[in-house]
Amino acid sequence: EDIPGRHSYAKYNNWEKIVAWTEKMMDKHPEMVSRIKIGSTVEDNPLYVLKIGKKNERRKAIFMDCGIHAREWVSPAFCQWFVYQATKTYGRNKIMTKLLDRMNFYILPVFNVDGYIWSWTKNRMWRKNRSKNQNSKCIGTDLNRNFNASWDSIPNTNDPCADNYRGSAPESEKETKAFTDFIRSHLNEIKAYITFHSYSQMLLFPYGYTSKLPPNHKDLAKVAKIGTDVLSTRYETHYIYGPIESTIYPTSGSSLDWAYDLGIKHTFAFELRDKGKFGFLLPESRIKPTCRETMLAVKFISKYILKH
Ligand code: ING
Ligand code: ZN
Repeated sequence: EDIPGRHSYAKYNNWEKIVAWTEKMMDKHPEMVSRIKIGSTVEDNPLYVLKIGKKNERRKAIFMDCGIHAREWVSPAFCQWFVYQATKTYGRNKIMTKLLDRMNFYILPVFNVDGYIWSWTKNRMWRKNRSKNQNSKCIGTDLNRNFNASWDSIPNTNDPCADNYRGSAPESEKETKAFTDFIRSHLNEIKAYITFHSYSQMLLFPYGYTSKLPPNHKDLAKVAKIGTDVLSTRYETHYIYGPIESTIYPTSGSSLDWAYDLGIKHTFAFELRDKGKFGFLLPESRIKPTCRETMLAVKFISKYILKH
């Protein structure tokens, strides 16, 4: 599996390899995996969602995205791992079989494709997308500040040169728009939304734009508590959990708050490993352990969604 130059789950894969991997997954599992192009980026790269589950059936679904921030490389690695494990263990693992028999997963393995490519080729620490800004030489919008969720209410995101620039308007970015259009048109199916960032080892839920707790706070906190407990069983990795605002920092315009306010009542954001020793530069040796433990939490959340 770990052959130089080839796609590997134990390595970080560039965009070209990830595209080839999406094709491989469809070829290997034609009855279970399909690929939907939900839009394209400023640099005209495709935005692909993989649908995992029985074809032609509209059932409960969970939407997951990775790589909304370019430099958080372990995040796309997890989305790839999830698709691999789901297809590999279907029919062998009892829980996975039950999940895929009854629900679909939509996986966006790289949300911010242009930024991801930039992080691979020019600037490893790049976060935003690569769109041009009017009246500024600075490039890029923070896609996780660009959503119509109390957009622009928390200051300091209006500087196009800042890493957390909110964009010129809610959904001003092609990537955001492609994503929100897809979610809106599948709203009757999508029962949960999970987004993967790094790093900090946290499991977050709404809200980021207010300290108010959402109506089902207790429910979210319970799922997050059990999810982080389950995660820690594998390697004793310690996660904290709670609302974005009080657990990490206040933010407006995030995908998580937007999806929640749209009516998806179970929305979670993972901040994967580590706690800062390597930060965004998490060594490749940590990819598989990170994915394995995260998988436990994601399977737990999925089972919970199936039951409720
Ligand atoms: N952290 C996230 C960020 O966008 C976050 C935290 C997650 C905020 C989900 C809001 C919603 O700042 C990183 N590391 O990107
Ligand atoms: Zn992030």
